[in-house]
Amino acid sequence: MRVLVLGGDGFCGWPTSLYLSDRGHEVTILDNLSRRKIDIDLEVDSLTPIAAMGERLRAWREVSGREIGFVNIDLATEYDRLAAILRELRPEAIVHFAEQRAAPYSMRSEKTKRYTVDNNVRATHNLLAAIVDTGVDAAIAHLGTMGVYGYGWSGSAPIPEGYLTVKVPTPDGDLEREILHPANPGSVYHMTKTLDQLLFAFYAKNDGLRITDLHQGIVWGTQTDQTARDERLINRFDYDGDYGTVLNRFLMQAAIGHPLTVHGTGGQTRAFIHIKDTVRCIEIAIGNPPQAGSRPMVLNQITETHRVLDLAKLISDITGADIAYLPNPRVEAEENELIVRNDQFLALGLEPTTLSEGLLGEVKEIATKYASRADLRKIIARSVWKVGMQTSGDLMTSPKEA
Ligand code: NAD
Ligand code: USQ
Repeated sequence: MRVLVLGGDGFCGWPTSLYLSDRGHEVTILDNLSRRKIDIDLEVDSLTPIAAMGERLRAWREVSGREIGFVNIDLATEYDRLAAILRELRPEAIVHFAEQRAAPYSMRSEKTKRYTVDNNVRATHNLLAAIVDTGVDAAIAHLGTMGVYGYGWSGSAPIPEGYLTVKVPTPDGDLEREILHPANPGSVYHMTKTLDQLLFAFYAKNDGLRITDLHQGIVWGTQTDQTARDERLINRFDYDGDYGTVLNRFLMQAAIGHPLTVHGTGGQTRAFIHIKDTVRCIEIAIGNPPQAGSRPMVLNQITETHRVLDLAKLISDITGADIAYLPNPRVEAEENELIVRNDQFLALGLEPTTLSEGLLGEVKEIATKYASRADLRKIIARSVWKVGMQTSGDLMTSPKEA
């Protein structure tokens, strides 16, 4: 298939682009490299030394003999260029990763709140409008988030795949309806994904667009079989307080002898998926799109759920790392249950990579190998959900003696 990967320079998008190219698809990446620019603003860098886009693409050509195209374009502001690219390339599938994806960054200031909404909602809407405008018949797979459902809203009831059956009382008796699961976002970032859902519902109904919304959990791990083929193909690894996600942060912290930064009691339960499974799920999704005229298909792209404290204890048992209980910079429940249905991916052939298979390798091969690149002052999460909330001071200011 001719596939466009929007956001193909990012943590999920780069390994997906290589995987799809390796599987014989014709891949073109569209990305404005904004994620790299945010790192410069925040004065942080990926723990792994990621190569510039040109070098990444040259390296892939050398190791695979395959070409991946690249267009530097801002999808939120350059509508006409996007439409021209669709007319020229006529993609059969479009994978949409291109959004500002960090909840803490989205809560950092009024500027980052507005940027996150403007960037994410406009990028998604421009894409949908351009597909209609150009008449391109492409299967669209968008990366949404488990966070659209919120946490703890339905207690111990399993979270369904996107839609909830409800009874509407009427004078003539109850009407049964399937509605989008109520949105309950916990950050401005997560809120943008709930807005995306409404855009998808409208464009599927009005224009017959074929859309799959992948409600993905927290992605962990770094490398895939393709990114591991050459050092210049290495994937990014975020560990800082804004962009680092919990499990990868704990792995990196353990590797450098930093205490594991548990927020509050660590009672939050979240859903996880390994990056190797992310890339497989994307291929499954674009290969099994909904019919034109159907509502958006929603798949929960997760393989396991874990309580944050249990993850910290597991990593502490493997590595001997201490656990630090820090003030929580977020407004979130101290504890929540989370049971998630992921039947559709399992039925479509996903074979999950489990935590028990990948954890230790990740600590040794990535976190320890690149430990010297870590900036210890960037580890504590300091973006607060409301002015005045407490955050911890730095727990380590110089590297531990080996
Ligand atoms: P990332 O920030 O590493 O990658 C996003 C990419 O999109 C970056 O390369 C960025 O430059 C690009 N981008 C952003 N706005 C753009 C715009 N206006 N025009 C062009 N390019 C733009 O994020 P990621 O971790 O790879 O996440 C990818 C997607 O998956 C996001 O939509 C995110 O919400 C979703 N997701 C990620 C996770 C996770 O744990 N990383 C979990 C669930 C869902
Ligand atoms: N947490 C800690 N210690 C840390 C970092 C995080 O206890 O050092 C806690 C947080 O307070 C939170 C949980 O771990 O309760 C998850 O935080 P996270 O930063 O790993 O994940 P989140 O903010 O939810 O965002 C990430 C991605 C986002 C994606 C989302 C999927 O950045 O793009 O949408 O995971 S999900 O969480 O399933 O909604």
